[in-house]
Amino acid sequence: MSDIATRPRASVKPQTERPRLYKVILLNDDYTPREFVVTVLKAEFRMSEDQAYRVMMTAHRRGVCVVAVFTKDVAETKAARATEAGRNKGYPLLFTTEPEE
Ligand code: TYC
Repeated sequence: MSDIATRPRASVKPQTERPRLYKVILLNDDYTPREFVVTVLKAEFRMSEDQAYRVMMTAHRRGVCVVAVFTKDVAETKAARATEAGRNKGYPLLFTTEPEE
């Protein structure tokens, strides 16, 4: 057999490569009650009261906080559901997603 027929293609990705992960980011606003943000974080991201309070306060003080990291589909679904929970109550609560570097 010739070299050309048997040489592996250089463009094939290594099979061990992991899928890219996405951050779910919580954005601060001036209207959503703190306690409601904590409730949403506990319900949608399975956080304890303590964890949820810390994440909420970080977003409150710094403007944003990374909530968790998931595959793209899971991150987008959770961000959409958490944002919708706020909208259902008339709050501008917003969760976004962003790929990890
Ligand atoms: N800043 C809001 C308030 O003072 C509370 C809040 C915290 C809202 C974090 C959103 O992502 C947020 N009521």
